[in-house]
Amino acid sequence: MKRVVSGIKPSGDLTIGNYLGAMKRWADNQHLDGYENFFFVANLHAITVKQDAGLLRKRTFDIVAWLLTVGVDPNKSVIFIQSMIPAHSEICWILNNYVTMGELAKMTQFKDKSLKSGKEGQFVGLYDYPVLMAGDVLLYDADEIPVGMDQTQHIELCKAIAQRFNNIHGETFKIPKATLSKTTAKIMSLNDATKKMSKSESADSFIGLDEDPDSIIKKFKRAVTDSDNKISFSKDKPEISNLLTIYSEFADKTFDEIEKEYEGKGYGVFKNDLGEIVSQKLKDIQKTFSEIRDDEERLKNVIAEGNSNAGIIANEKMNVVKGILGLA
Ligand code: AQP
Repeated sequence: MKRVVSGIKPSGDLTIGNYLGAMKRWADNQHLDGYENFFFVANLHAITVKQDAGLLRKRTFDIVAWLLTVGVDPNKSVIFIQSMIPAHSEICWILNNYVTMGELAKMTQFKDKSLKSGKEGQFVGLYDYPVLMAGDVLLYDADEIPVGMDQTQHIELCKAIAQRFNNIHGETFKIPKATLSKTTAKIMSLNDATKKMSKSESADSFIGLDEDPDSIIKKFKRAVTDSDNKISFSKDKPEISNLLTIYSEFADKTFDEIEKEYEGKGYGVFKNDLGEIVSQKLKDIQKTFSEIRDDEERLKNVIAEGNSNAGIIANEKMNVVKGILGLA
């Protein structure tokens, strides 16, 4: 049996980047034979940036509801909340002693985020985030981590930390591998195709899963494109290629089919249709979401059961690690 582990941060309202790059794939792949799935709300990761407590709690429940909405099935997948399993924080402290400051300083996400207030002005949590993430994975002996491209560097570091620990103390942690979707590993920002779409960036750069049709249509109309007006997927045309990826996913059509359909039509028509397609699909999903979100008792039960199942595995691994280190 192979084990799949992945998480999502409640650091903002979810975007179609989170959906296409992660949640939709989690739901699709949970039916594969021979796999056990663990999906969690990474709320300890969210606090590396200041959060409002009420909003953080709300978004934690929102994510669980979104997971159920997109088809993650609690009978097939364990859904849990990171902060409710103390082993995550504990393992992070231990693994901090198997990683260097030099390795952490190389992490692109830290470099990007620290640009805003300068490295010296950053809190240690942001710097240490990849170690917590390594713990999230290693606690569960995960085989595969389905993530977007932005997270692959962190998984490489996780492998290095696990290897180092194993070399010193003997085989303790399984070495995981990141699995990437061929097409949706990186959905880019609508106003800058060199940056990934992120829930904590400016509102016009992303489409939220809970966004209303008017706003979605407007945002796609305003999305940055080149001046060539030809709808084709190519490395030299990152903006329209990004929109084509989104179109293809939401309409379930290949690039070839879409390119043929829009031959000679130009960006205006294409962007308008894209807005209509995405908003229609999201409208349907949003209806299901609001029904699921309203039933907070059910969400609490899903979380309690998930925490209990995940906690058993995490605590077992924690006991092994503490035993090895003379901590228990
Ligand atoms: N734009 C994206 N394209 C493809 N996949 C993406 N993911 C996030 N953005 C994209 C994937 O979604 C999963 C959960 O991500 P996360 O919320 O835990 O963290 P993140 O990658 O830092 O996402 P954001 O939206 O950019 O959050 P903020 O703005 O708070 O930093 C991961 O598998 C991620 O790869």
